[in-house]
Amino acid sequence: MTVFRSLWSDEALHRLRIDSHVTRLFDRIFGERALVHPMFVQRNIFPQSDSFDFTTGVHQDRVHIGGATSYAMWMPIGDCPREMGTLAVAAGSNTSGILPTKVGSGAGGMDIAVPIPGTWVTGDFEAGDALIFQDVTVHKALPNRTRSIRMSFDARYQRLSEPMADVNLMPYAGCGSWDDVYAHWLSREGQYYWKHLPLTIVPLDRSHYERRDAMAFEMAEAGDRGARDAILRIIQRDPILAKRERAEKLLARLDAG
Ligand SMILES: O=C(O)CCC(=O)C(=O)O
Repeated sequence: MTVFRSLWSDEALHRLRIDSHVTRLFDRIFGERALVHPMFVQRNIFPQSDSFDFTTGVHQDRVHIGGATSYAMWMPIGDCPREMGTLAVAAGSNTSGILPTKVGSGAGGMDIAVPIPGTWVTGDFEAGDALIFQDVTVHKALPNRTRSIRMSFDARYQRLSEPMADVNLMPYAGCGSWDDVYAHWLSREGQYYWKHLPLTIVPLDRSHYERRDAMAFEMAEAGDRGARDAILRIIQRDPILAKRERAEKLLARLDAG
């Protein structure tokens, strides 16, 4: 986290996702002013090995991002050939809506529970290339088979006139407050850019997480280690203390075998 916090707070990275070349592209896609979510993800994917696999599993973003339809812009930081673990999308899957999920090792401790619609596509990326996709598009990363860390970021954009879920207003978990994020910036330009915009904020629809959690608790009580990622996610992110405590006890039991 010590290293990650400074990567996530990087001034140039924050400016890149709100750069006018990027926002004007989204304005054109939406036919109205685009809102850049304050929250974004910076990823450092270590080389895959037999004992360590951090490859992002198959998922849709909608259940995690909430609000109205949003679009992700995924961009590697530097060149990223396929073998370094590019992002792949299931082309056409955006027409199937939100697919049912089950507890698993995918994003947020969830896996998609039905056959994936669409055709997987990816490619080699060069610095500056970006992949833009809608929040119900099924996607995954390819494994990083190089000896370097794959660095990338994914930021989200939506129509300013539509509601945004509250979770997208906060800095990434563990990165402190926005004041902490901005503490070492050289310029104030781009800080708190959303504060003066007419936002409609709604709570995140947590029903997908609630279903996942009920399933994960049941599996963990029965000693099923397949629930471990979902249990970890509850410990790291759930707003309810009693749930986090229950998850911590179950994790200790699972790990003790
Ligand atoms: O970069 C990755 O490994 C995953 C990215 C992703 O899932 C996303 O942009 O929504």
